[in-house]
Amino acid sequence: MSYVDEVYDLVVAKNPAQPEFHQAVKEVLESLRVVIEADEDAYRKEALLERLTVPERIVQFRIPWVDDKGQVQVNNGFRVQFNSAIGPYKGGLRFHPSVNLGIIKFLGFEQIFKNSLTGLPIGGGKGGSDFDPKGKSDREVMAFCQSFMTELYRHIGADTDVPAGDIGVGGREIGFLFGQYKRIRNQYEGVLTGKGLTYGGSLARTEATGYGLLYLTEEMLKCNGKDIAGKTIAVSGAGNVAIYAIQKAQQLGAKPVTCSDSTGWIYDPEGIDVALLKEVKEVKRARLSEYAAARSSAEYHEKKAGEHGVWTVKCDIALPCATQNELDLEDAKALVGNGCFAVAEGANMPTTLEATEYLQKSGVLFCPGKASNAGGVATSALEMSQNSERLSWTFEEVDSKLQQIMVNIFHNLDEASKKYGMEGDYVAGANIAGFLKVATAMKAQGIV
Ligand code: NDP
Ligand code: 2IT
Repeated sequence: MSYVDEVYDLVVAKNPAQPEFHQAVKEVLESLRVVIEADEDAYRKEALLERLTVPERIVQFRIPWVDDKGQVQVNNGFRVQFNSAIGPYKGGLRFHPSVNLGIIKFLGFEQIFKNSLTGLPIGGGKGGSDFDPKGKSDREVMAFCQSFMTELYRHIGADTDVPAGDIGVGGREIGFLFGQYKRIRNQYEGVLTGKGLTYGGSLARTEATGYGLLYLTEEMLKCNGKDIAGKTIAVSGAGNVAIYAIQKAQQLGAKPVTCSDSTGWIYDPEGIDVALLKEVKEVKRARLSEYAAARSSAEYHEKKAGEHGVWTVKCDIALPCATQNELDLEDAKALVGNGCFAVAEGANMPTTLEATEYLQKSGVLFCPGKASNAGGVATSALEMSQNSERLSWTFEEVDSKLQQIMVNIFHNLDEASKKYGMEGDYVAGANIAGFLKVATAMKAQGIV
């Protein structure tokens, strides 16, 4: 049996009931097959793939907190410190009821390659909790964040592990987490990114993932003889990534016509009103039905099991920006049937393996999240740099660095796909380019 297949079987056997982790590993290992099989004995002898797929450290802990009724609640907390070959662990925290160890491991594994692709010195990690911030008061969110950090603080640090936001963790949560870290450690350091602008945050970090997604998409289209201006875009999600993807798409002359949340979706043929979307989701933290209530051109559709939501809308480009496995084979067929020619992932692993394969075989330009959503973590690394030099850069400075990073990422994966005989397969290109840097660093550092 080939080394790649052996390691995949081992991952499945040793990590039962973690289907998302298996899926992320399968996608990467399939891409690496051509690289590994060219030098299989050396990789096998060093157990490089086993070391790559086993986290360096997993911290799992209890988070007790008191709700507004005086009732004690208990949640599960996780931090997976996956790989520190090229820098301190770096990656977000997700607060969502669906969080379990397998979800955090898939996200941490993806983060290794994503962070490598940014070209910046950051290793891979991810954390989170099954806590649901929805419907909680600010005091409850603070109580939870303080309890979460009361355990996490001993495992992180500006040169060790630097968490940030992800689903359910935005500016409010980062503020509470930072305050508690500083209080316990008596140390003012860049231990988290996505911080507020008054206490060490970077301009453009809020916008970075969505903006970066569009910078990369624009470059991918340009290199394939297409222009983003005038194109109709279907976006899913209505959170941090989706909102700023929609905003930048409009700035580039495209027309995003959809967005979605966990309860339903919007079709707005006149184009999404970003100011209204921000008011509904960022300020009121309300459902998207409120967007439709305030805008006559918009249709609201309640989410229904078995229906395909935003992917049934006719579009040129699709940007899934909500969550994992939200775009399946049926959705991919609907997109292709409607003439969609490009898909770039804003979320982490939003497209199933079957859907990815179908899109690629149908000639759709497909960019995987570990490349196209890397602008968020890249700008987090720029926030770390600013914290280290105790300076703040202007919005334009950060934004232009972000743009350059996204263009470089696209060219790196494009070149890797060509070098290994898979031109146009950006999934393979991203996985190979991300892997080679990490593998070289791991080999140089010996058996650790
Ligand atoms: P947010 O919490 O800001 O927004 C998430 C959005 O997706 C919300 O609209 C939410 O709906 C919806 N959503 C979440 N889970 C589900 C679900 N299970 N089913 C249906 N809808 C769902 O998160 P982000 O925008 O930060 O993250 C979105 C994606 O982008 C995630 O995959 C994340 O890992 C990825 N990502 C984020 C980065 C960042 O910098 N924030 C960087 C790179 C990737 P509702 O409004 O109802 O909660
Ligand atoms: O998935 C991701 O890259 C993020 N949630 C951002 C991580 C970060 O450290 O900014």
